[in-house]
Amino acid sequence: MTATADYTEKIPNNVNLHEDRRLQRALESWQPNFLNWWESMGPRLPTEDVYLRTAVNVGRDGWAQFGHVAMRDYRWGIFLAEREQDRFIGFGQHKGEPAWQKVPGEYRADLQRLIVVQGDTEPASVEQQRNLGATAPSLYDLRNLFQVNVEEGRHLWAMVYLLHAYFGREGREEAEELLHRNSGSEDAPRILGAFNEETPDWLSFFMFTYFTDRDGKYQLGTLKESAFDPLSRTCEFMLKEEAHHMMVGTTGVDRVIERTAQVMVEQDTDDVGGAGVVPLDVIQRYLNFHYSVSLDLFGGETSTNVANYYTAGLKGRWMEDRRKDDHKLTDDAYLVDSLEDGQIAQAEVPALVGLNTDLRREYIADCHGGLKRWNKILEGAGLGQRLYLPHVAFNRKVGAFAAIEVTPDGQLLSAAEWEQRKGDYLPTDVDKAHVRSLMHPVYERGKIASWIAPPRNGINGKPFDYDYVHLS
Ligand code: BYC
Repeated sequence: MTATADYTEKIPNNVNLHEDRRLQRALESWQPNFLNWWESMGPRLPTEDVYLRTAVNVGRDGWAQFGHVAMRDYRWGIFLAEREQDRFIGFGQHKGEPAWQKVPGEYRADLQRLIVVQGDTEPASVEQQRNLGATAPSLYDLRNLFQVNVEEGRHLWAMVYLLHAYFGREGREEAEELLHRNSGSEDAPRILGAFNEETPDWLSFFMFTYFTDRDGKYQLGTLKESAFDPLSRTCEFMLKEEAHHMMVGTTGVDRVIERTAQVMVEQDTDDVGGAGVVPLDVIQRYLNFHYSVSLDLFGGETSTNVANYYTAGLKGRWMEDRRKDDHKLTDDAYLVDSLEDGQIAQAEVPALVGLNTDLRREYIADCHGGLKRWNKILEGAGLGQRLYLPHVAFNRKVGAFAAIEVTPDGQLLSAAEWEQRKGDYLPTDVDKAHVRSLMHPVYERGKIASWIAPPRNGINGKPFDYDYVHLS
């Protein structure tokens, strides 16, 4: 493996692709299909070039270069983090054995499934975000949107490389399917629920990049622990790129709240919808929606799938090596959220089947960090209002709470009460129409839409008024 990619190659890579002609040919024949998909399902706004980061290296000092590139010429490369010599499996029944460089036959189906589910989310998000360029609040934001999009495209490449390189004909067929399913499609939808929802406006985009990309961080973090070394190294490198996506979400929501708070203070009222910003209660309802659909992405509270993945060594826990236990968990128990006689409760289950809950709790703790910073903005503006995370059972479609409805603070509701009150908790058509009414593009350098504050910093040391995007 070489650390630096050769950009004269058709498919830039650090996996010595030229040494495996068959694999190279297979990927080169997938490439035009990917480009067709990008042209037809990727960003819709025509651009001349965009100031983008391109991964060039996986080494410790500097892994990316920045420059204006035409998006159709973006080099979607294949990058695996550097191989750790003598890596050993850190958990499950194979703990202590050498990590696998090939797929063991008995785990082939499960590994393929995990890679396909992960791979499916990447193009899905590009599809969900394809119309947002038409209403970007600034060139800075437009550039960030496209950066996220091209990197999600690269993450698709990352999973397709694994499918092609390690899963034979079935893997190649799955790679084709990844381009055929589409977000929101009736006939061939994306696999996981959140990836069939719309991202019709920029508040949704920021909430998505905060809450849903953060699920990505945690799922990639568990796959990084995998005994299957190529998957582990792929995910490790993807996590580097993921950090920027979450920065876009975190600071995006910051800036919406900052601007709303400013107008609330200026006008001394909560009722700021008419003043061209997003009222705080609408922000809360958007947050409730994106948080709850993202909680669903962790699967059921108990799951035999996750127990099998862990025992086999396919998918570990978040920060596996920092856990102080035997990393096998066969004798351990775990308290999970559950529904007992129609009431929200806790149940003790074998730890292995509770691992989706374990990961979801890590994620929830992380999300509290977002709430803390957003409430600080409100506090700093001298406002008494606060945002909150809804209850773990709120608006769930997957897992123990799929059959019930609760308020954001966890009070059970009958189906009729839910119907009556859900507009208090989730974005209504009126909320969505209001948010959409604010979405006018601002493409002038250094200018910004009225509903959002400018960022504190630009990209790669450039100022906010830099020419991040040249439209065509
Ligand atoms: N929607 O046994 P269970 C990202 C299915 S995001 C629809 O509890 P398990 C990104 C489930 O497949 C990270 N179906 O589930 C972010 C199962 O089906 P079968 C994506 C769902 O297997 C932003 C059944 O329900 N990566 O990277 O323990 C932009 C029973 O479920 C859903 C991964 O998710 C759902 N939400 O856990 C771009 C990692 N949830 O077997 C990118 C790979 C569950 O009965 N995937 N089901 O047919 C996994 O680790 C696991 O498959 C899951 C589910 C955590 C998703």
